[in-house]
Amino acid sequence: MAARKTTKKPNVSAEELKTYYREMLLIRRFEEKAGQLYGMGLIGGFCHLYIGQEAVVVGLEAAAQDGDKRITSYRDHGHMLACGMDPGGVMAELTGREGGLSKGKGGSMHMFSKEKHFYGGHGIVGAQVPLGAGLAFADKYKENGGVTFTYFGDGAANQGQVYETFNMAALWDLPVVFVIENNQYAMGTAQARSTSSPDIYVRGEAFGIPGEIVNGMDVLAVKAAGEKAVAHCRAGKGPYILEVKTYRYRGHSMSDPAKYRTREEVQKVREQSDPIEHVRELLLTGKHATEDDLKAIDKEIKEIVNQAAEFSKESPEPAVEELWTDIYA
Ligand SMILES: Cc1ncc(C[n+]2csc(CCOP(=O)(O)OP(=O)(O)O)c2C)c(N)n1
Ligand SMILES: [Mg+2]
Repeated sequence: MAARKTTKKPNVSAEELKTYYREMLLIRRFEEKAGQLYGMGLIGGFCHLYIGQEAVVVGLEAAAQDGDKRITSYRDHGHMLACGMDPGGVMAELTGREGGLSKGKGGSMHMFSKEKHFYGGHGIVGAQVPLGAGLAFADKYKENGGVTFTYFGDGAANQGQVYETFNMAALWDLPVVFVIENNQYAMGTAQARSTSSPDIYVRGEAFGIPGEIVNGMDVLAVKAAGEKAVAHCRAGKGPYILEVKTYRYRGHSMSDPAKYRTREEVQKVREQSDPIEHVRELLLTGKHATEDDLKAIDKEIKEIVNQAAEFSKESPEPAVEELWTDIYA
C-alpha cells in the first residue's frame, strides 16, 4: 500500500479539502456507530463495515456528475452516504425499522435510491458487475452522457462473470468505470493466496480496457484518477479500470474476529496511511484550517450520526401488512 505522505503541495482549495474531510469522517463515524448498535443487538444479520476505505468512494464521487450511476457490493453504507443518501434512512434500515430506506425490509445489503442513482447493495459476490454494465448500456442507448461506477472487491475480481462483462463492455464501448476496491482480503483470504497476479487491473489488457493503480488512501489521487476514467468513458472510448489499493480496518463482517492477520498489520496502516488523517494533515500544514475548525467539523458530524442513531431506534418496526407490499408476485 502506498504511504500517506504527499511530497508536493496539492493544488486544492481549503473548501474542497474540508468537504472531503467531512464526507470521509461522516462515513467513519457512521460505521463506528453501526458497529456499536450491532454490538447492542439493535442491528441483526450481516453488516460489513467500510472503515479504512473512505477515500475510495469520496474521491470517486468528487469525480462524478449529476446523473451518473453507482452500484456496489454488500459493503455499501459508505457509497450510500457519499452519494447523498440520508444517514437516518440508512441507519434505520440497518435496525430494520419503518423509517429505513427499504422500509426496514432490506437491511444492510439491500438499499437503493432512484433519486441518487444508487443501484445497491448486492450480496452475491460479483453480481453487481454485469448489472453495472447493463446500467451503462442503458446510458449509451439513451445517449444521455451518463457514466456508471461499478465497484467490486479483489475477491470478486476472480469471478468468471467479471470477464464476460469486460468482454461485452469493451465490445460495445460501454461508459462504465470498473472500480476494483482492492482491500487485500476476501473474507479471511489474503490477496496473495487467492490471486495469480499482484495487480488485477492488468487483466483488462486482454480485452483492450485501459486501467491503472490508484492509491486508495489518498482522496486527491482517487479523485484525479476518477476524473481521467470518467473523461475516457464520456468521450465514448468505452470502459476504464481503476484498481484502488485500500485496506479495511475491521473484520470482513461484524461476525469476523479477523484472526488471519496481526493487530500490528492493521495498526501500521492506521498510523502510516489513514485517509482521514492524511487530509487532516493537509488542512493543518497548509494552514487551511485550525485545530478548532476541525473540532467544529468533528462535532457537526457526531451530531448528524447521533441523530441518525436516535432515529433508527425510535422509528417503529414495520407493520405486519408491509409483508404484502413491494413484492412482484
Ligand atoms: C457468489 C458468492 N460466493 C461466495 C460468497 C461468500 N462471500 C461473501 S463476501 C466474500 C469475499 C469477497 O471479497 P472481496 O470481493 O475482496 O470484497 P470485500 O469483502 O473485501 O469488500 C465471499 C467469498 C458470496 N456472497 N457470493
Ligand atoms: Mg477484498
